[in-house]
Amino acid sequence: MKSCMRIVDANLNRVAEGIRVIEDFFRFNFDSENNFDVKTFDNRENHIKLVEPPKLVESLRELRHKVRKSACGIMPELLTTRDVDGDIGFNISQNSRLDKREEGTLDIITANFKRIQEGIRSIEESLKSMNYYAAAKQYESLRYTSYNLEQECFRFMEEQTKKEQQKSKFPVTDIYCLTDHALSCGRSNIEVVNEMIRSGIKIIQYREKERAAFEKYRECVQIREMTKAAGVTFIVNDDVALAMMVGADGVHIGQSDYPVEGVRKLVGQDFIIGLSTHAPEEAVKAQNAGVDYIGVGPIYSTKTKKDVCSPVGHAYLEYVVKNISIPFVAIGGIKESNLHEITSRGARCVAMVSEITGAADIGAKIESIRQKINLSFKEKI
Ligand code: 3NM
Repeated sequence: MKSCMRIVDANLNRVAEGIRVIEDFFRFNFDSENNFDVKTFDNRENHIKLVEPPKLVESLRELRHKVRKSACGIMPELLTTRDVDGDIGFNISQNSRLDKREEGTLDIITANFKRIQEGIRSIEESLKSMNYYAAAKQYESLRYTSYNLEQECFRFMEEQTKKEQQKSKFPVTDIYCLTDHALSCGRSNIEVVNEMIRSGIKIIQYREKERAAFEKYRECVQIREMTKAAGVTFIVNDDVALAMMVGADGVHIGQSDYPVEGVRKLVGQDFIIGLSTHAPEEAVKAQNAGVDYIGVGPIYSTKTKKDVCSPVGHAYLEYVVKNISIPFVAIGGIKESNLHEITSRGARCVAMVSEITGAADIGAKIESIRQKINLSFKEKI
């Protein structure tokens, strides 16, 4: 009896604390209408009505109170049998790292819902064994409430993530293509871009170092028309004025170009600004300056970019995967043959110049690279 009372007591605390963690998450992350758009949640394609954060917080709070209240009849016994110093679980928990969270918010919410459900189940069984059958049934019903709440919280989080992705100007995509006439086996930039678009590429950067301004302008006007018709994001390398003149979606600049703050003043908030970075400090600075994505490289040695630093290797890529939240593209010396080393480290988007522009069959090359990237994502899952 005493041990069962201790189980109930410990689990009441565990469950209430677990609920409080989730409650606080929703309360403090979505505390104003600026953080979630109530109107958009009513029109979902699959017609599941989402429960909004204030309602979730209210339901979680109600659940927490019921968990406490349903045991008020035996509260005196629970408190007399409590023996925190005699709990061997405390030392085991202090010495274990199994509760270390790796994945962030979703992981915390999942772990706490599981804690709530397991805790309630334990309370139910102990109450039954002490013949508090009616109370056990009340807890069973609270456990079912927690399953529903778990689903509602996750639906909300899922929708929120989707909304955030849509807000990002950078497309969610696997391959970032760039032009380079000198590395295109005699084909024109227009021919190469045409092939890229036909192969379903979603973002293309015009990068041409050796051409006169007027020549570049003419090509960019044409590429803008082609990319617009296909819904492809068009970025111009280095030249902010050219990017704006041709109505591109964005500009990609380097560390020695005009500062991001200055470029932003010219181009406005809706224009994409990409920035090449080669070290952790540059990535952090770029993120704080409000760039829309960064280039991360050169991962391997490359002859395509003349003035670039020595290869940064995998360490910098790993740093960005772990610490940077804006979109990024891995770049520099990436080939179909070493692609796996990049995607297996968590890069979602890979930029390649010579491997694609120099391929005999650009369409087949893109298809083959895409298959390898997809395979690598499946491995990670
Ligand atoms: N930027 P390839 S490396 C354009 O590290 C560019 O910032 C780099 O060409 C950077 O795929 C690079 O042929 C060239 O190696 C990438």
